[in-house]
Amino acid sequence: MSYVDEVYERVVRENPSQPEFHQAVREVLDSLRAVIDRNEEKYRREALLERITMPERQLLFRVPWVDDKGQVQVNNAFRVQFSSAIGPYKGGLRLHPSVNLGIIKFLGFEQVFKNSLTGLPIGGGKGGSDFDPKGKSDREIMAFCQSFMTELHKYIGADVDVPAGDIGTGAREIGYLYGQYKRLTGRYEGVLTGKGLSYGGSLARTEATGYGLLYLTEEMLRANGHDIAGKIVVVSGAGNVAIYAVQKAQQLGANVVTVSDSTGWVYDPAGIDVALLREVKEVRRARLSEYARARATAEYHEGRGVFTVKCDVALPCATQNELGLEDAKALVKNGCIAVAEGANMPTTLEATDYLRENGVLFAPGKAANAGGVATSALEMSQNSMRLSWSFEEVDSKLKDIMVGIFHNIDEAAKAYGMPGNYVAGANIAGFLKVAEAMEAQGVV
Ligand code: NDP
Ligand code: 2IT
Repeated sequence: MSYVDEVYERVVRENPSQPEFHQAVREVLDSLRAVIDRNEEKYRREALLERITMPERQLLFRVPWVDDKGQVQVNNAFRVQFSSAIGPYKGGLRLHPSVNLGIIKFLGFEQVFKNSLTGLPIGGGKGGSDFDPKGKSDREIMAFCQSFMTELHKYIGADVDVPAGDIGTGAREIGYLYGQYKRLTGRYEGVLTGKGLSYGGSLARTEATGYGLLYLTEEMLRANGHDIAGKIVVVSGAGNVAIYAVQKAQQLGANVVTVSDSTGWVYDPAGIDVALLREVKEVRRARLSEYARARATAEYHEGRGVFTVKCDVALPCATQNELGLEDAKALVKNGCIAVAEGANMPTTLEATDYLRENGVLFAPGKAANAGGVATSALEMSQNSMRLSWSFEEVDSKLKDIMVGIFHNIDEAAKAYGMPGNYVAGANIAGFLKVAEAMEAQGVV
């Protein structure tokens, strides 16, 4: 059996009931065959793939908190410190009832390669809890965040592990987490990113993932003879990534006609009204049905359906495995030319293969959504320097990073005989840097 297959089997055996983690590992290891085969003996002797697929440390803890009725609630919480080969652990915190160890491990594993692709000195980690922020009062959110940080603060630090936002964790949650970290440690340091602008946050971090997604998509289209201007774009999700993807796509001249949330989706052929979307989602924290109620051109549909709408470009920006084989078939049938992942692993392996086999340009999340964490790393730099850069300065660095990532993955794909395969290119380019750092640092 090949070394790659051996390691994949071991991962499945040793991590039962973690299908998302298996899926993320399978995708990366399949891409690495071309690299590993050239040096199989060396990598096997170093147990490099066993080490890269096994987190350095996994923290599991309980979070007790008191709800508004005086009832004590208890949630499961996680921080997986996956790899510190190229820098302190870095990655978001997800708060969603679906969170479990397998999901945090898949996200942490993806983060290692994504962070490597940014070219900045950040290792990979991820955390979160099965706490559901929906419908909770601000006081309940604060109680949860303070209790969560009371345990987590022992294991993180500006040069150790730097968490940030993800699904369910936005500016409000980061603020409560930061306040509690400061209170417990007495340290005013860049231990979290995505902070508010009044206490060390970076301009453009809020917009960074969505904007970065569009910078990379624009470059991928250009390299393949297309222009983003004038394209019809479908976006799924209506959160942080989706909102600023819609905004940047419009600024680049595209027409974005859909957004979705966990209950339904909106079709708005006149183009999504970003100001209204922000009001509904960021301010009122309401359902998308309220968007449709306030806008004559919009239709609201229950359930899923974004990928059945005719489009040129699809940007899945909600959650993992939201774009399956049937969606991929509908996209191809409707003439879609490009898919770029704003979310982490939103496309199933079958759907990814189908899209690529049918000539659809495909930008994987670990490249396409790296703008968020890249800007987090810029926030860390600013915190270390006790400086803050202008919006334009951060945005222009973000754009350079995303354009650079596209060319890096494009060239890696070509160098290993798979031109146009950006999945392979991203996995290979991300891996090579981490592997080199691990080899240089010996058996740790
Ligand atoms: P938000 O919580 O801001 O938004 C998530 C959106 O997706 C919401 O509209 C939500 O619906 C919808 N959604 C979430 N989970 C589900 C689900 N299980 N089923 C259906 N819809 C769902 O999160 P973000 O925008 O920050 O994150 C979106 C994706 O992007 C995630 O995969 C995340 O890991 C990834 N990502 C985020 C980065 C960031 O900087 N924030 C960086 C890189 C990747 P509802 O409104 O009903 O809750
Ligand atoms: O998936 C991701 O890259 C994020 N949620 C952002 C992580 C970060 O540290 O900014």
